[in-house]
Formats: sequence, structure tokens, C-alpha cells
Amino acid sequence: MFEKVLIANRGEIAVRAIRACRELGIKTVAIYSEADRDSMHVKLADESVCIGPAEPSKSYLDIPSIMSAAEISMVDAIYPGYGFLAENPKFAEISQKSGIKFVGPSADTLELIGNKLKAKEVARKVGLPLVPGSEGAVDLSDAIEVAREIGYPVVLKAASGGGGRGIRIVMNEKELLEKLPVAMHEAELSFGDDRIYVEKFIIRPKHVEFQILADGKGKVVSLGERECSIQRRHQKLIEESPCVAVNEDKRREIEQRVIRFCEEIGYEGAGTVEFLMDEGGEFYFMEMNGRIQVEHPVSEMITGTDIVKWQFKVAAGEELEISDVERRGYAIEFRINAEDPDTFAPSPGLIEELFLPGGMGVRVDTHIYQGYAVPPNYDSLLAKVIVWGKDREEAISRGLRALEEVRISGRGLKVNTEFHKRVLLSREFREGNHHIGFVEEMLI
Ligand code: MV4
Repeated sequence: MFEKVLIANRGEIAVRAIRACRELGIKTVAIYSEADRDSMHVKLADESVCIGPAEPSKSYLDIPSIMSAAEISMVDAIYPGYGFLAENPKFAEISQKSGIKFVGPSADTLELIGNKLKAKEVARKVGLPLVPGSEGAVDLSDAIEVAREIGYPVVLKAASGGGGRGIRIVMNEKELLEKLPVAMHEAELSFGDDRIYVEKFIIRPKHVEFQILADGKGKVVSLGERECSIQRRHQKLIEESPCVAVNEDKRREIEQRVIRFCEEIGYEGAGTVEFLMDEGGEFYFMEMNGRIQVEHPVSEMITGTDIVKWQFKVAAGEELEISDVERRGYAIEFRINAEDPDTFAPSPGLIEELFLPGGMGVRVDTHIYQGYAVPPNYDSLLAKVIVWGKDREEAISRGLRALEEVRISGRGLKVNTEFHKRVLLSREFREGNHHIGFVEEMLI
């Protein structure tokens, strides 16, 4: 096992990783920006290094600063977390070439799955269902032909986009003629890659993703699916596992092909394979994410598997000793954000009063504490409240109970617990009929 790991992140995920390291007997080095001096991850780590000013581009995204911190503190691995540099192939490569293990997939694998067209090619090869559409990048005449064949509406997606960046809906041929050149231009500016592909637009889908763990030695296991349809502007707000709308046969079929996908690319570490599920229950492969995700605790809760610990173990060369992972009950995660409940605008500030929920079946992952000033420079996630129940009804009532217990207040600080309660009490959510447009529709 590693002796010392640098945690190349901040906030709750840095705290989560430090906890896993403690249990594994690994020493930790926190890095922090000038805005994060008083952050919990700095207090919990064995050592800490300030790597620059508040702006992410000058600290948590600055590869030379982070590598210098890694060298001076003599770590043998780097843990990337999510966001920032987590899926940056260059960072993985530089780390690896410096003789420091990157806790995650190889630079080549990150490169491959970062290219949505290549990922779709692999998905096709292993028999994962794809959205009808172009078989690669298109020019204007290909796009017109494909769209006529599959029918409107269609979506234009950037080959190097992902996570909601670089996607456009097109209703008819006239719009296609206008939007394709704009999409190509924007993709070139945003990703340095102007390639665009076309897909049939799936109406009112659910976002369903499978959590996998792979040891890079041929063993891949699935920890089941999560449904993440409660989102706004590609920011997930509530995630749950399992997805009520997935039947056992479909789950097994998709899981087997997800495992084949990971075997095919020699995947190592924790990863997520994303799908849209339409109203008829059909799945369509979207992309693979080569990182730990914010919502990983719901999978941990229903499987009793410590995913973050396994990330460190497989990175250190251990083989996965688990195979068919049992699943029990039902878990829901609520992202508690520092934001205005009406406008969703970020509302950072000093935390003066703090009560977090507890009791049976409740887990809270957070980096906040009373007296902590939430800096305005980063995302607004303050805490994740995760509840478990023997069935979905119990998880929902426990969720309502836990949310009632949350009290986070201070000058200028607002949190979104009322939003979560509204969702839990809605008919659509209770019946499991919610889809990715739910929040927008709720706000009308
Ligand atoms: C789609 C789609 C409808 N049809 N593709 C946006 C993020 C990216 N991962 C995939 N996205 C979508 N792709 C087809 N063919 C609708 C979305 C989409 C979406 C997907 C998942 C979660 C939230 C979303 C919000 C808006 C659009």
C-alpha cells in the first residue's frame, strides 16, 4: 500500500479521501488555495501545502504547482477526486512520468473516454445500445442526410464535449443549417476540436448511470445503477440507487455489457457509465466518466462497499476480491448547496449556526463546520445528506425527517433544503415518473 498520498482536491471529497486513507494507514498531504486556509481537509490531513491564490486556474488547476507540492512532500500517489484535474490525461501522464501513481485510469484511457466518438465506437463494439444517429463526425451534408433518416428533433454534440457541455437541440432542417456551423465554431473554441455528431433527441429521458470498479488486471464489478434525473442546468441535486424504473432483466443485460465495455478498454479504478433511459425503458449509452462521482455514496450505502478505499487498493496493485456485489434497500442523496432557494444563485457566507442530521440510516459527507466561512470561489456544495431505507418509501420518509433536522444559517447564507422537500413530496417523484426536465417543469 502507498505510504503517503497527495489529495489534489478540496471540500467534501478531499475529506472523504482523507478518511479512506486513515483507515488504510496511508499518510495524507492536503493542498489548498489561499481561500481555503481554514478548510476542514487542511485540518484533517497529516501535512498541507498552500499551492496558490483562490482562482482555480492558479491553484487546484495548476499542474506545476501541484506537482511541486507532490515532489517536496515525497508522496507516492496523487488522488484527483472529481472536477478540477480529475479527468485530465496530461495530469495523469505527468504524475505517472514523475513516478507518482495517479489514483485512477491511465492517461490513455482518460484520453479515449474523453473522446465521445471513440467511446461510442467501443460501446457499439460491445453491444451497448446507442441512440440512432451519425456513425461519427458529420459535415453539413452528412448531418442533413442523417437527420432526414432518423427524423427531427435531433441533437448536435461536440466530440470532445461531455457532461452537458456543447449540446444543441435542432427542430428542423432550417435550424440545422443555422446551428451546425455555430456548433462547430463553438466546439473549436471550447475544446480545440470542431467535430460534431448527430443523435436523435430522446424525449423526457431519465439519467441512469452504472458504477463500476475495475482492477486493471481483468476483473470488473458493477455496483448497480444510480438515477440522477433531478438536476438543473446539468447540476445534479438528488441521486438515488437503485432506479425504480429499471427491471431486473434490463439491469442485468446492461450491466453485463458495461462490464464488457470496461474490459475492452482495460479500465482501472472507479468509473461510471452514463445512459439515457426513455419512457419505454430503453437504454442509450451516453459516455463514460473516469473519476469518482459526487453521488458515489448511494452506491456505497446499498452495497456496503467502500468505493474510495477500493480506488486506493486497486491503484496500489491489489486485485478486486469482490464479484457479484449484493444490493440491499434503497438510498437517496440530497446535495445541500449554499444557494438561494428561489433563484439558485450561489449564497456563500459565514456559517454561524449548524445542525446536521443523524440517526439510523443517515450519512452526512461534508467539510463544513460552525464558524467556517464558505468561500465564494468554488462550487456551492456544502454537504451531502444520504439516507438509506429498506425500501423507497422508507428512504423518502427518512429523507424528509433528515432534511427537517438540517439547520445551516449565517449572514447572507441560504441553503436548498426546502427544494429537496418539495421534490420528495411531489407525485411524480413518489411515483418514480420524474425525468431530466422535472426541475424546470416544477418551477413553472
Ligand atoms: C441527450 C439528450 C436527449 N437526447 N441526447 C446532456 C448531458 C450529456 N451527458 C447528455 N445530455 C443529453 N443528451 C439525446 N440524444 C438530453 C440530454 C440532456 C441531459 C441528459 C442527462 C441529464 C441532464 C440533461 C439535461 C439536458 C439534456
